[in-house]
Amino acid sequence: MDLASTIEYVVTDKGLLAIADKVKNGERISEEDCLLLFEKGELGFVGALANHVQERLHHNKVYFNRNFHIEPTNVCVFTCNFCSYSRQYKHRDDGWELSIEQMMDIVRKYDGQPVTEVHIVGGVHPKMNLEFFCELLSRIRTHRPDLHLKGFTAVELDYMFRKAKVSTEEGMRRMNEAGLQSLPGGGAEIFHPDVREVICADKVDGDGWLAIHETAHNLGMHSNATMLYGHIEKYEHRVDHMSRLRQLQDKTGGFNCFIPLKFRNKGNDMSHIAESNIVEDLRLYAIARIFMDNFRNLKAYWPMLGRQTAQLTLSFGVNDLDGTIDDTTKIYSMAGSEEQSPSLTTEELCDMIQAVGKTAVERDTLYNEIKVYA
Ligand code: V47
Ligand code: SF4
Repeated sequence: MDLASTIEYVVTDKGLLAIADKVKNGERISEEDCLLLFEKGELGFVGALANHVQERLHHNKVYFNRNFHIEPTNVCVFTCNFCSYSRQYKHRDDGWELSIEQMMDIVRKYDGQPVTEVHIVGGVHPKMNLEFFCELLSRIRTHRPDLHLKGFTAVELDYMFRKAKVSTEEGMRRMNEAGLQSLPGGGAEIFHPDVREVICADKVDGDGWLAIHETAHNLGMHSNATMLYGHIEKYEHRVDHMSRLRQLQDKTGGFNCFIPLKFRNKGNDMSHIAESNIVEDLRLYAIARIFMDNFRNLKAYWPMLGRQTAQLTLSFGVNDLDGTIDDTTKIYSMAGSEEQSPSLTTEELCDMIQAVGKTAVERDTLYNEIKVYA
């Protein structure tokens, strides 16, 4: 039985069948369609459609990247309610603040190792400014010119540029000249003000986040986009968030991938909110794959999702697994992820991918293939 007949056999809702037709014909689905998928699309249905899209785009390839993280500080001027990681400046003795030399020690630890990317992200420290980070970037670039420098969420950049009293264009140009090549996708959370004002009222708003990424894209840089899901947001807010990203991607084409981030509830001011269940997680990944038609890549970040759920997402639209080797990032372990010390060898990661019948492919930041693991 082909995809169309299987779907007609199990699904009778006319709206859902019309969406299945669009997906089969490679047509874009609307915001209303996306909402209907959230409201009525059962896991098997959205999974079959998402897998169809994934195979059309990537055959059976699943990518991973060898990177390492630097977290300069967890001291932060902002007070996002979902954050388990940050410490206020007045409590900075409980947190960490790395000097440029300490961060260079981390970089030097990877000398001679086949990593292709460094991911720099942390809290928004009132004293770590534009000049400080430009110096860090140029030091890393001089030491290791082959590393792709990906760093700083739009939240960090927005604060840094405002503090330095420079425009977004000027600030981004300076970071780019110092060596910054891509932006990670953090800080996006949920753009809609009804949610943003409750969960992270004091940091850059949705328009500001999008404007920073648009500026980076206009300078020829690439970036990722995230969505923090599974807390107080409604399906409408997810659709609005993904639609705004899809519109910017239509305009610039600068996003490399979309990364849904599952809200974890330990040790933060939203601990009373239950975490989403695995069916909701998989449905979300599948619906994102179907709706975000101009994002080539859908990424799961396994240190936060857990290895088994991350492995399952590979059959629900995901074609990229992040958090590969020696990933010691603290943001999720502090928020309750079961992966307290997340680290996987390349062999373990390939096994995870191959166990679901897919081919593991090492990529660089821009998704150029480095090695196919047959
Ligand atoms: O913006 C914070 C999220 C993000 C919690 O671009 C939480 O390649 C769940 O964006 N539960 C930062 N999530 C991490 C991030 C990221 C990670 C991996 C790869 C990339 C990439 C980007 O972490 C924050 C926020 O959305 N976060 N607290 C929490 N309790
Ligand atoms: Fe600061 Fe980021 Fe935590 Fe918000 S999520 S409090 S911006 S470290």
